[in-house]
Amino acid sequence: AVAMASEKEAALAAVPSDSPTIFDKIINKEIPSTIVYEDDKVLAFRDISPQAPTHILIIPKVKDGLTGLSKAEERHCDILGRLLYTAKLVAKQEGLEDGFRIVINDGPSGCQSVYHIHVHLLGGRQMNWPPG
Ligand code: IU
Repeated sequence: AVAMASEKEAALAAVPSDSPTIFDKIINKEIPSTIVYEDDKVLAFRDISPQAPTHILIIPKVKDGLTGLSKAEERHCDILGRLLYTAKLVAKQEGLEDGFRIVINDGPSGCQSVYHIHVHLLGGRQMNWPPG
């Protein structure tokens, strides 16, 4: 992989597609990650480039065409709900009693760099609004 100066550059360089991504390798344990939650449907692991003391990605094990939220169809409603519910469970597990931030980046303008839908869970510091 080419070293990227920023997540924005990575996002603008990413080609949206339904092909397997690095997240499949994380799911299959072909590359290491720090997994904080796993069940038969979802995986949660620490972001390799954390933007907050807690920065976790929650992903479906089976992408089923859900490269990003903009590709959602009605059949994805269960997994979309499962991703958010898992974010809540992990937030509690991480001790984020005072609050947290959920982010789903979509497409180049949304700064998405990996085309396997993922929910960012950020916490452990005061978040700001508006986001960057
Ligand atoms: P984005 O919403 O597509 O921009 O988020 C992708 C995230 O995946 C980003 O925060 C990266 O730091 C993170 N990530 C990772 O945790 N491990 C990896 O091997 C790769 C990206 I590539």
